[in-house]
Amino acid sequence: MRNLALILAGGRGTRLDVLSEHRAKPSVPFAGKFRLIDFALSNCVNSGIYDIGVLTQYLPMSLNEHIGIGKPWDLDRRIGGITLLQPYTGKSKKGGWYQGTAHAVYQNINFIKQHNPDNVVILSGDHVYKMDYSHMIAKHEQSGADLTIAAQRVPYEEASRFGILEPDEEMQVVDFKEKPENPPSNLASMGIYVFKTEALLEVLEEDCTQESSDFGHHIIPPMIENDQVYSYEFEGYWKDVGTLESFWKTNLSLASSVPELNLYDEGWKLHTRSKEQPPVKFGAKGNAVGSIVSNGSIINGKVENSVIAPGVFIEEGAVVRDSIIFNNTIIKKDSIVCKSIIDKRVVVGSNCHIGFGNDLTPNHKKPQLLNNGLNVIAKGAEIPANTQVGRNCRIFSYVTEEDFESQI
Ligand code: ADQ
Ligand code: ADP
Repeated sequence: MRNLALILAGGRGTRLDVLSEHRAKPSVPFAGKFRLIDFALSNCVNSGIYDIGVLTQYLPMSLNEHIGIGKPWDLDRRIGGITLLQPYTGKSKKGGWYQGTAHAVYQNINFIKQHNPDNVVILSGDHVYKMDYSHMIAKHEQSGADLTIAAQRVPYEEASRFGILEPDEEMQVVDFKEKPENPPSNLASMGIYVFKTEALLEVLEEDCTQESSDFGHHIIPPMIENDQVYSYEFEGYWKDVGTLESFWKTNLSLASSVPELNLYDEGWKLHTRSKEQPPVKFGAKGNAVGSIVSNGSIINGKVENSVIAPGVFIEEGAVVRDSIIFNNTIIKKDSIVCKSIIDKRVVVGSNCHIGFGNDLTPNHKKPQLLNNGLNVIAKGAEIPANTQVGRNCRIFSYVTEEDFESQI
């Protein structure tokens, strides 16, 4: 049985705000030393899938650099391995830049034909989960389905941001609605599809009529009418970290004493590209509790309930609480950082207070502000000493002093 995985890694994750402003969402750092795409890539190799195409579109630079020739995932192979499928203006009459998810796959139809697999497994590059796709593929083969969709129950209040399925007793899907306003159930599509290759090629050629063609809107609904579509209910851990708040919560949940997602599972390793860095060092007054701290960091202050990426420097007297700090950021002496997400190479000057006060009132009226009680600081920003930043603030990099005042 030959399976080819295609990872959709191109859409713009606007809801991750400034974190995905300069990088594609799948390359947003996660859990200290990882990037979001490490989950899909590691799941593939852990499930025995070694033929992978990554479909990029939006700002693929850090993704290309991260994946390279795929060595950390054992994908630097002469046969099979990983291929980064760059966006291009194809020659076909339906050509153009990738837009919808199905159109992006359609653009790479020749890549699929060259591999000539039995099944094509379509995945998203920005989900946090551990899944053995081989179980899903086995079910797909058993049922003889043209398409099998992985599904999971989600809280009812979130159901309208997913595709919602209705299977019969045999798990054959009889109804599918993409992001319905009033969801008829809470069984959500995980956006993970196993297609019989012939069926995929046929629907792409027939139904992928426009650049915006998307699996949820344009491909799955007609397949339910005409083909065998089955649902595969997955009960393991799975999160689509689509918003800053879910990104923040999912990261911090890893620092709890018994997290739902175990990063230390020797039987299901999460691989990544990482730089050789010295071990973490705690100064005489430095400590960290309920936190993840990555290599190359020096902690001379206090860290609580936080996730610290590699190469972070927290100076004496500084406190980092309920926050996520990306690589090579410096929090200078006596500064306090609460409920914040701070991107790479930020310098927080001494004696600052980021996440000041208890006012968590959502700011729905001012579009320049966030409305979730968090602060987010973009890559490379420099926060002058003694600055107080309340809640719900978004701070961009490279601002003039005047701009800076208007952001906080
Ligand atoms: P969404 O995640 O909202 O819903 P979409 O925005 O189309 O769907 O993105 C799916 C994935 O494809 C994302 O990882 C995105 O980054 C990537 N992507 C989008 N456009 C792309 C392009 N042109 N080129 C390459 N990659 C691209 C989908 C399904 C729902 C399902 C949820 C589950 O449509 O039915 O419930 O996933 O999260
Ligand atoms: P991202 O998470 O956005 O990919 P990276 O830190 O991985 O950010 O870097 C993206 C690019 O910037 C890489 O090419 C990297 O070599 C380069 N880079 C690394 N360190 C610095 C620095 N101190 N200043 C500017 N660019 C840097």
